[in-house]
Amino acid sequence: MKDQQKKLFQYTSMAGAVLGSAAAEGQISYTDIPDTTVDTHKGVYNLDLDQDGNMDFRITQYLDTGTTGLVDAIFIAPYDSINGRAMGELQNGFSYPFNLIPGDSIGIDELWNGNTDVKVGYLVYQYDGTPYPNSNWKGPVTDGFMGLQIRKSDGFHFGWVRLNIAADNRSFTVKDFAYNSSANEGMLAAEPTLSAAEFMLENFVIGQEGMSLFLEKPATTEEVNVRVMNLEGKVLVESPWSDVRMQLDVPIEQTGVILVEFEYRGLRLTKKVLLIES
Ligand SMILES: [Ca+2]
Ligand SMILES: [Ca+2]
Repeated sequence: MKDQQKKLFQYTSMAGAVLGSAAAEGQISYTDIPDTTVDTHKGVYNLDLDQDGNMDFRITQYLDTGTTGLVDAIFIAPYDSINGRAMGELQNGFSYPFNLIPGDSIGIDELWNGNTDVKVGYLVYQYDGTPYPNSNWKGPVTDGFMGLQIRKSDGFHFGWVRLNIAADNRSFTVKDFAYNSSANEGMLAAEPTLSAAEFMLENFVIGQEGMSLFLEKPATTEEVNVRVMNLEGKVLVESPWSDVRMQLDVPIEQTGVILVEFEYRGLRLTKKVLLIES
């Protein structure tokens, strides 16, 4: 298994030419703002995720506070309703929003304990300069994505906000945000600022063992259709791919460069792979 892992990594670095892709157009509403840094005690950024004029979340910086004056913290809370939620988990009764990477799913099936009705979400909480270990947003963070959920009259809407956190956890910067205007429909962290094809490239792994390809994708990725072709475009193997891992056997006479095409969420992406006899 260790050998195979090694091969997977070697092979991934060899694969990788994108021959063509086209991103699917969803109902994603994206808002870029002038990057806004908050670096004062009780300084806030009020986030209007869906740009309807009603603020949805408040992110607050605390500095040199607490009874000792040694606490710094960054919190997120719903602005004025009990319904706003950040993706995250409860630890020891405290809420910790997740720090997502591009391509992570943001939808109803995820954990939404990044804050509660009554508890703020702790991005960072540090005492005398040492952050608590459960904080997922300990600085420095560059381009971290926080999954968000708001409730509107037609249902839940999902979105994200992109943040940087300073290395000393004493300031944060809000860069941009997006949300899905289709109710109850999930989206991906960073969508639509990177194409879904780019998410796939980052997250799919192609490995080889003999004349078999080993494909690996994140558990959150739904079914992908896979086609293996030669350079003339002749289809050698085609298969749906649901599980995290799949093995695909390539006809033995085929060596050299092959094309592995992934079709996912209405878009298509092709990787060029050098198939070598072993
Ligand atoms: Ca709003
Ligand atoms: Ca910006």
